[in-house]
Amino acid sequence: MARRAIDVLQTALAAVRPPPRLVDWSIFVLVCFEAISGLVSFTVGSVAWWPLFWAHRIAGLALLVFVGFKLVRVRHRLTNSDQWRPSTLLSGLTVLAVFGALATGIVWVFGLDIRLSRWTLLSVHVGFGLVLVPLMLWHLTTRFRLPRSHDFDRRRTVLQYTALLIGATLVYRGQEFATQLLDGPGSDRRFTGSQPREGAGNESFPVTSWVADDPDPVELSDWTLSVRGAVETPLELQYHDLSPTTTQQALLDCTSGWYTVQQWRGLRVGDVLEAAGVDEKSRFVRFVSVTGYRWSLPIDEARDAVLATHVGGERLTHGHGAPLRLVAPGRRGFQWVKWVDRVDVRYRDDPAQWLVTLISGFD
Ligand SMILES: Nc1nc2c(c(=O)[nH]1)N[C@H]1C(S)=C(S)[C@@H](COP(=O)(O)O)O[C@H]1N2
Ligand SMILES: [Mo]
Repeated sequence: MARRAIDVLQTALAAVRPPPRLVDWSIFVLVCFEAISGLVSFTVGSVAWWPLFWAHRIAGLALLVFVGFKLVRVRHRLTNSDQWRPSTLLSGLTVLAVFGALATGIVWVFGLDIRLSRWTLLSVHVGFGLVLVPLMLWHLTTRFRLPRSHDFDRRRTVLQYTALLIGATLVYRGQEFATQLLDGPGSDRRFTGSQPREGAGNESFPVTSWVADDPDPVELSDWTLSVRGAVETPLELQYHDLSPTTTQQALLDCTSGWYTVQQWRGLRVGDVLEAAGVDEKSRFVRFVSVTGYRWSLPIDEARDAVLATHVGGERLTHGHGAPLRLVAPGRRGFQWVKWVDRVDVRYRDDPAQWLVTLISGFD
C-alpha cells in the first residue's frame, strides 16, 4: 500500500520535474535573477517599479520548487556518509544559504517582524543572499554541466515552466489576498515590502544608518550650511539664519523594511538655490553630510526636496539627522542624507556616491 503510494508519487514527480541539468541551470539563473533584482529593488522608491518586486517574489517561489527537485535527486549524496567528499560540505553550506534566504523571505512576506539584535528579518534575508551567490558559484565549479538540447523535450519543458510560473504567481497573489482578507500582519506592506511605523515625531520611527555612519552630535556653534558649486553667490548659513517655513508630508521607506509618513518642516531646496542663484547649465544638486556621506538629485527634483529641521512638529533629534537632513520624496531612505552641512550645485552626477554611502563611517 505505502509502496504503491510512493510509486504514484514518484511517477507524478517525474512528470513535472525537468531533467537534472535543466534543474541545475534553472537554479543558477534564478539565484542570479534574485540577487540582481533584490539589489536593484533597494535603489527604487517609485510605484512604477512594482513588477520588479513581484518578479522577485515569484522567482523566489519558483526557486523553492527547483531546489526541492534537486534535493530529492541528490539526497543520498547528502545523507549517506559513504558518499561524502570535501565538496559535500560546500553543497551543504549552499543548501543552508538557499534555505536561509527562502525562509526569511517567506516569513517576511507574512509580515512577521522578528529581529535578530539590530537586524530586521529583511536584512538577514539580504545577508543570506549575499553569501549564497559566491557559495553557489563555487559549488557549481565542482560539477556543473550546461544543458544540451538532447537533454530535454522542448515542448514539454515549455509547458512545465509555464505551469510553474503560473502556479508561483497564484501562490504569491493568493497569499497577499489572504493576509489582506484576514487583515493580519503583512497586510499593510508597501509595494516594496516595507511595513508601517505609525505615529508622529522623532520617537515614532527607528534611527537607522545605511552601513556604519555614526557621528557625534553636531554642535550648532561649529555648524554652517554651505551652498557652493555652480552658483552666483556661495552661501554660508548659520542655524539661526535658516527660516524653516515649508512643511511637507513625505514617506520615508528604509531598505531594512519599514516606512513612515511624517510632516517634515524645513527649507525648500528650491528657495535655497534661488537665494544662491544657480547657473542655468547646472544639472545636479549634491547633499553632503558632516561625515562625507552624500547623495545627488537631478536639479528639478532637488528643488522640490526639503532640508528639514523638524519632524512631526518637533526639532529633529541627533539620530534623525539634526540639525538638517534631506527629505527626498519618492526616494529610498538611504538617499535621505542626515547631518547635512553642504549643498553642491553641479554640472554632473556623482557615481562615487554609491561607494561612499557604503564605506562612510569606517576609519
Ligand atoms: N549621513 C547619513 N545619512 C543617512 C544614513 C547614513 O548612514 N548616513 N542612513 C540613511 C538610511 S539607510 C535611512 S533609512 C535614513 C534613516 O533615517 P532615520 O534614522 O531618521 O530613520 O537615513 C539615511 N541617511
Ligand atoms: Mo535605510
